[in-house]
Amino acid sequence: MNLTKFVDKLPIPPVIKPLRKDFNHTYYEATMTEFKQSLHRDLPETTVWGFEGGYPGPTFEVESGEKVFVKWINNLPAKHLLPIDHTIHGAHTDVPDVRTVIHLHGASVEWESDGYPEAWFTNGFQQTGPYFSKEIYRYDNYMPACTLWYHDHTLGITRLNVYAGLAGFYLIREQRERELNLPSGRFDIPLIIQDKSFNPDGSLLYPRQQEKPVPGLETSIVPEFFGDTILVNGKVWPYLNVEPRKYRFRLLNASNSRFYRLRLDSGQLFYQIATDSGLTESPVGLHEVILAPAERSEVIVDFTNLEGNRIIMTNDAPAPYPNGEPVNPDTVGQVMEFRVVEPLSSIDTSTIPAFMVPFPKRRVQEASKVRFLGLTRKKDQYGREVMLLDDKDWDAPISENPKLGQTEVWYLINLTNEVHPIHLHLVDFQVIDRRNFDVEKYKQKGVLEYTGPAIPPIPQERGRKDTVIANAHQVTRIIMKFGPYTGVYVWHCHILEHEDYVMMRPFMVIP
Ligand SMILES: [Cu+2]
Repeated sequence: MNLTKFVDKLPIPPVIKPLRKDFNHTYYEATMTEFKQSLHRDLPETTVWGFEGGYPGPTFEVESGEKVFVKWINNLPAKHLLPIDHTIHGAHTDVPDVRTVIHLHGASVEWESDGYPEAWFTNGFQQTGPYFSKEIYRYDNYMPACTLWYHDHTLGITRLNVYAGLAGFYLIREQRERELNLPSGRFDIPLIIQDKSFNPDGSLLYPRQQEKPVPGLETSIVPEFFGDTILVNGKVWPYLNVEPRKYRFRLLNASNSRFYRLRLDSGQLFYQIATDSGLTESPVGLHEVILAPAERSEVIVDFTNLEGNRIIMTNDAPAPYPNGEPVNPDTVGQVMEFRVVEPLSSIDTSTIPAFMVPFPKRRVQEASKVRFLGLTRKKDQYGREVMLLDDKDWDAPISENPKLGQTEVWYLINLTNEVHPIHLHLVDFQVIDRRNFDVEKYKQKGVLEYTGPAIPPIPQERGRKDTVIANAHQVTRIIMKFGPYTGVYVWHCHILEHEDYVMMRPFMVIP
């Protein structure tokens, strides 16, 4: 498929309007349907899934502390758009093919509203999963200003539901953030980056089989998925006309498996102002921004004095990251284009503040519990490689059960050859360090012996996070405080092909 780059304007998802809003609460409904949408000028319309008739879904804009209720409504057809592997946990033939449950990624919410993978529901709530407990989700939005995103989280088919289009932005704003005088309004733009492949008729291409087909299976999950085009806000290789001024971009990697290493081909810096879970203390100038699936980075880009320039945001992250195939610079090596062609509509008085917000640094000494958790693998009955958390299947008894208010340090001990972006629900965490270790010794004797010094997190990661890159053959340490809710949540790899099979585990916060 040879699609011309930068011929479609970047769409900005509309802001969803609440059905009711009063002093105490705000109520939304968001309906999932199947529809056709143009994803590129030269491509026939593509059948996708989305919310409120759009892919990506509309953007929620809420205030920190606002009590928000959302009824996620499934109005999808009974037949799935994409090939389901019925050998995968939770996706056997004893459940309906089209199931959904929506998780608000990065939000701290009561567990009944967290989108537990087995709390799924079908069209009209006719059938529901074993953990389903309510139709209307409650979001207390205790978090400070941050860029969150909502997406499907159904056990065994998350990769397919998200690839079909079930994702969108959820932005939390607050007064303290406004006082910083960051670029705002139409100069504050969310960018959801995804990779997809297409059939000549415009339909979404998602493989039915692994590269070497698995004997005995008509349809098999693939170890990872890499598309051959890059979409931003639902358009393949779009362009954005900008004014010669500062912009705030909320970068989100919502791809199934692909990592991005983003740069501006003008050599300009990104000034990062926020990590996954909110603003950092100080901005940091970055030549490149690395985003694993589900990670966010908010950056300010200054187009001042660049009238007439065309600036391409490029990507040079190999797939799989970091040791896979180099990217093709003519295709997935490009993301989108900024054209500095709009006249300055008003003087740019926004700033890149030297100091933004303080936040508590978690210290290792505060932790009352340390957990050693292996990222492991095995072979299944078909000879397929399966990625696991601590060698345990989804159904094994809950082993991570932090107490409410307890601070813990988790050692993510990656025994596999692959990088896994690990995400915890409910909490934000801080990255302590990474360290090489003797993998064979750990496998054989369970002894953790370091073979190198502790490596501090890179500048881009020095903030509040909810997803962390756990490098192959390294120990990645994170620290977090569990609360303010109790209940059952999940932690998992955010490579969706890994999460579905079966790199996901429940954890329970106990009173
Ligand atoms: Cu993984």
